[in-house]
Amino acid sequence: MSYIKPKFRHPKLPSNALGYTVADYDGAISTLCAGCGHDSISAAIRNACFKSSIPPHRIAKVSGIGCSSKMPTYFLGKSHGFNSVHGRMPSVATGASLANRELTYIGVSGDGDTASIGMGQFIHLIRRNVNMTYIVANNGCYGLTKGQDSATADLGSVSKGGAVNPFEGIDLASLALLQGASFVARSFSGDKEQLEPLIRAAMGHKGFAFIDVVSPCVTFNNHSGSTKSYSETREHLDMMPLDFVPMREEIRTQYKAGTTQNVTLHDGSVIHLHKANTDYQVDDRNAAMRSVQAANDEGRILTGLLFLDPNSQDLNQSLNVASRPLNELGDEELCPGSRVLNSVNEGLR
Ligand SMILES: Cc1ncc(C[n+]2csc(CCOP(=O)(O)OP(=O)(O)O)c2C)c(N)n1
Ligand code: SF4
Repeated sequence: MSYIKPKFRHPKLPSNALGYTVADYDGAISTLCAGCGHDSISAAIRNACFKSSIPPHRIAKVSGIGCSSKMPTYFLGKSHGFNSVHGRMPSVATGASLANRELTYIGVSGDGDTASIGMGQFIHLIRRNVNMTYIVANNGCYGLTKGQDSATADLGSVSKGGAVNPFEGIDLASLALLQGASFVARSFSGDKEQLEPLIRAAMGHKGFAFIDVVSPCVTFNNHSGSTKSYSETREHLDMMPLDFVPMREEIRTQYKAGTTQNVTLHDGSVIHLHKANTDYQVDDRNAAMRSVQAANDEGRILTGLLFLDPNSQDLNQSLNVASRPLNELGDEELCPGSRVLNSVNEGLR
């Protein structure tokens, strides 16, 4: 029964503002291959939710199909969860978020799940600005079905069997920027110092927050010739470090002028961006697209918070959806009778 986690935890584990320890945010023991990047992302999500003191029962995890989409089993075992059909997580997330806008939604997907079968759904999730954090664990292959190239595999990348990929890879961060996503970031599963604050910032953002995470598949795409292996990714990372300061904490950190940009999120939390390039403005979509493209052209992987729209309006706001979750409304509110129906119909004539 190795898949059952031991219940014992050190009695002095630190607790968060709610009195929970990190163990309260654990899931089941992972059955993914040892060393898979996806497990590091699961740990980063767990730590981010613990540090941001989000009650586990106020979180809903949604996913599609793939090794990546299995990840929600391995974190937040006390949260709501829905493991959907391949590529169809966006419709489930959209419906859930409209029915209950009070939960924190975390979507986990793969590059196959998002960039091939789920592409049509993904693009509409961005267009509608659904209030959720959407993480793609990007390994450039279909891990669960034994390592075929995915649509994000880079041109010229060599598969484990020696075949050279003849197609241009889809850059999901560029696509999200182009389609108008209100929060776009990129990171690496092996960089928890960057990934955790990014996930915390994404959860504090009102609207669709996209994080493309390079997450090596140790079994099928970690050899020389692969552009998504641990060694290749580490060699080509171009990082924009950042800190996340939650709303209730005093901002103590100080950085030299010209090297830091502070961004305040909707919930009052602040992100400090330490910029290597002082021209980079995180709220300038065109600049973000140029920077990502320039890095791609030079074979670098630009990571960090690439773009954020501080005035983002999420789907619930655009549609003026009821502020209370539907399951909390009583019969009278759900069926207000023919007089109200008539007045609605009159208003539409
Ligand atoms: C409708 C449908 N088509 C195909 C499959 C087979 N399938 C399962 S997972 C998968 C791709 C997984 O790749 P990715 O989303 O990148 O996740 P990874 O396993 O690499 O984490 C495919 C094609 C399926 N389960 N359902
Ligand atoms: S096959 Fe690849 S993606 Fe799937 S669990 Fe193993 S290492 Fe991870």
